Parts: sequence; structure tokens; C-alpha cells
Amino acid sequence: MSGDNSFVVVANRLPVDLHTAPDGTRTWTPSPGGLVAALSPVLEHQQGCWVGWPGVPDEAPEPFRTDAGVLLHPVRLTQGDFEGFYEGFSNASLWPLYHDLIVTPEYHREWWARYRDVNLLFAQEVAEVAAEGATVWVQDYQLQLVPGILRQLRPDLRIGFFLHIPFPGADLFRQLPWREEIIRGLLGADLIGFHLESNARNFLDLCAGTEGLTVSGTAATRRTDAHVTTHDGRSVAVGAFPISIDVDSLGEGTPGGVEKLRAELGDPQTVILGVDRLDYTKGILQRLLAFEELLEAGALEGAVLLQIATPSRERIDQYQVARSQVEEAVGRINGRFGSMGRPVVHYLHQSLPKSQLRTFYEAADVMLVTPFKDGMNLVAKEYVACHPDGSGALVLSEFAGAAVELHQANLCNPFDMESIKRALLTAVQGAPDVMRERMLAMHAQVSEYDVDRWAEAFLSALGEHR
Ligand code: ADQ
Repeated sequence: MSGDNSFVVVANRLPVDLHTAPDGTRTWTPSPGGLVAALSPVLEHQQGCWVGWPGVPDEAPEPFRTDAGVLLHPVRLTQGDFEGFYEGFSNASLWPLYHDLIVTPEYHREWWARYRDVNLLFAQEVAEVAAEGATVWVQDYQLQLVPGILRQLRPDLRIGFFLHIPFPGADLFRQLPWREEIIRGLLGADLIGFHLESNARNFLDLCAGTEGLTVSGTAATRRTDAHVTTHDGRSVAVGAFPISIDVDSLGEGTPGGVEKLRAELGDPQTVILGVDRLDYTKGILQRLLAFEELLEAGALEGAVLLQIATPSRERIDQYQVARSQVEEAVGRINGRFGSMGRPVVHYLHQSLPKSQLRTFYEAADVMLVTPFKDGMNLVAKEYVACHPDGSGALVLSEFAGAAVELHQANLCNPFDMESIKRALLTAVQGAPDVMRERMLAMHAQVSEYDVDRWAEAFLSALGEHR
């Protein structure tokens, strides 16, 4: 049972979502989120095969090649799979657990059963398309059992696993009723990668406390100094590989685009920008409240806030709550501080083309990135990449993985309203020379460590390990 693909990426979602119009016409649109943004260019360079779900239940079109040469292999999930595996176990159990319980995770045995079944299904699909001895790169928290199952189905494969979200401390992780199964699943890989050394350390601590596993070495960035030896004597490498962006994917700036956008916003003195999936981890409400308090204090004369929020996981209760809180705050702030035809908060609950995002990034004097917890946060890096001349200023949560590399940002603690306000004020009023120097240092970091370096570091570590 093997196919002819020597490089296979498997992720919950394909990089495109299938849409069927009422007349039956089918179209594909880019699917949202950081994983797709990071991996698409890697797959294009490798001309690899991408196994994933097409974003709608009960559909699995025939595999096809994209214009960029990537072979897409759709996996069919039923409505029940979608609800139990995706909305349930992945996004209402694992997501909040791995983001340090910002909301309370729910654990249900039926969700877990679906998670196991769907992981088996993904592993079987990969086993069919991967060539003898192929490299398979498994992505993210939805597929943590795939490495273990694949190892059994296809021992010839070289298997890497990368986690795009944080990995929690052992004390939190141990809540999970199926913790042993998840650890065993992950350890089916030859290499397990995290964004940060702290994430890798959390995983190693957990393994060190698990019977039958031995840990050697310490977590390191872009190296595999740490190893876990499994019950059956296999050695699994563990390392930190901070993900980054593909600067080219943001396209060219539109000539005159920035001026046009600023004019549309009423030529404000200061444009403050937020760009996020609408997720309760991203701290969107907190930043709105900080903005509101500063307006109230008369400290942000002539500033407007532009908040772009991509619709995300809209059927899950906590996401509906987060959205209504955000939208209520937007309405209230505009009611209090806006004037006829001149809102102070411009809010779009939409997905936008990258070229348009680029114009927003370029036009923003200040970028507000305030997650309570974030694996990396590519938006922060995209903003920095769009300011090669050192203009602009970044307010960044200490709890975003990106804060490790972008430590020259105006860092804030999103749990502390005063801290967000201080960082925002410093970003708006800080000495231009100091702000410029910091932005230039961050720009150099993002330019040097782009997404190609990330993929290359991970894949060469995987190649060396076996
Ligand atoms: P996300 O939680 O989705 O990613 P992030 O890393 O910021 O978060 O990536 C979001 C991506 O979506 C960016 O490329 C951004 O440009 C794009 N995007 C956001 N809003 C958009 C909009 N309205 N229209 C179009 N595009 C939009 C997960 C983890 C992160 C980790 C990434 C990659 O949660 O911590 O950084 O994976 O590993």
C-alpha cells in the first residue's frame, strides 16, 4: 500500500476550502489561518502532496494539482466527524487546554472517540499516497495521533510532527483524560517540533514524568539536542523551530494605496491596527477596552483603530460570546467617541486578500497584537516585514511566541489593562529614533529567519535524525 509522493504534508485543512453555489458550481477559496499561510510556500517549493479536509462535511473531490504545482488530496469527513473531532475535541478540549485554560476545556468521551477515528482516517490516507521511504510532515494539534498510527502502518516512512500552538505545562496537560494516548501518538514521529524552547521543555518534562520514557539533552532552538527514548527503544528528537512568514506572499504594495486608505479613514493623526482570527485567545476585547480608556482620558487625540477580524469557528459557543463582546464594545466606543460619518473604531468581520492586508499593515502607525496566549503570531511578523524603513511601532503581548524573537517590540501583559495602555501610549508617543531603531532590528530578524529557513531547519533536522 504506497503511492508515489516522496514529500507529504498532512494537516486538518487543505490550503483551500470548497464552496458549492446553489447552482452546483464549485469554487475553491484560500482557507484562513497561520498554518496555511506558513506551509503553502513550502509545499510549492517542494511540489509536494497536501492531505487535508476541504472545509465542508461529506465532500471529498478527486485529488488535483494547484496552479502552483501542489497535489491536493482531500479527506472526507462526515458532519459527525466535524462536530466531534473538529469543533469538539480539537477546538473545545485541546485548544483551550493548550492555551492555558483561557476558557474551560470540555472533555467528552464521544469527542475523543471521533478524534481517534479521524486521526486513523488521516493516517490511512497518508499511508496510501506516500512513496516508499517518503518524508511525511504531520501538522498540529488536530492530528497528534497520526504519527503513532502511521509508524505502525508504514514503518518505512520518515515522520516529522510540528505543533503550531503552545504546548502547556505538564500540570495542565495531565488534566487530559487521554494524555497517555496523545503522548504515545506524538512519539510515533522521528522529530517533534515546537515554536519555542519553553514549549519543548514542557513536553520533555511531561515525558520525563511518564513511566517507560527516558529523556536526554535539553531543548534548543533549530537544533535537536533533546531526545526521548520510547518503551520500544526508539529515539525521538525534540526541538524548537520558531515559524515565520513568506515575505513575498504579501505581494507588492499598491501605489497610492496607503494614502487612499488613510483618506478613507478621515486622515487621522494615528492609525492603530489589529488583524486576527476572531478567537478568544487573541485579546481583541482587551485592546478595545484599552483604546476606550485612553480616549476617555483624552490621551489619544486624533487616533482611529482599525480592527480586522476573520470569521472563525463560528458555531462554537465561546467564539460566539467573544464575537458579541467585541461587537458590543465597537458599538459602544463609536457611540461615545465617534461623530457623524467618523467612527473611531473601524471594524471588519471579514477575510481579506493578502494585498489588501499589506496596505493596512503599511498604513498603520501602530500594530496591536495582544493575545493572552499564542503559539507564534504571524500577524506581528507580517507587520514588521511591511516596514523595512523602520516606520511604525509594534505593541506585542509577552504571551505571544513571537515576543521571544521580537523582544524589541513594546511588550505588554494583556491581563493587565494598564500595561496595554502604557505600551500603546509608548508606541504612539515614543521617541521616533528609538522606535525606528527597534523596528529596524525586528525587520532584520524577520527578513533573516523567514518561512523557508523554518522549513529547511525542521526538514534537515528530520533528515539527519533518521
Ligand atoms: P493563527 O491563530 O491563525 O495561527 P497567526 O499566526 O496570527 O494566527 O496567523 C494568522 C494568519 O491569517 C496570518 O497570516 C494573517 O495574515 C492571516 N489573516 C488574519 N486575519 C485575516 C483576514 N481578515 N484576512 C486575511 N488573512 C487574515 C496558528 C497559531 C499561531 C501560529 C500559526 C502558525 O495559533 O500561534 O503563529 O498558527 O504556526
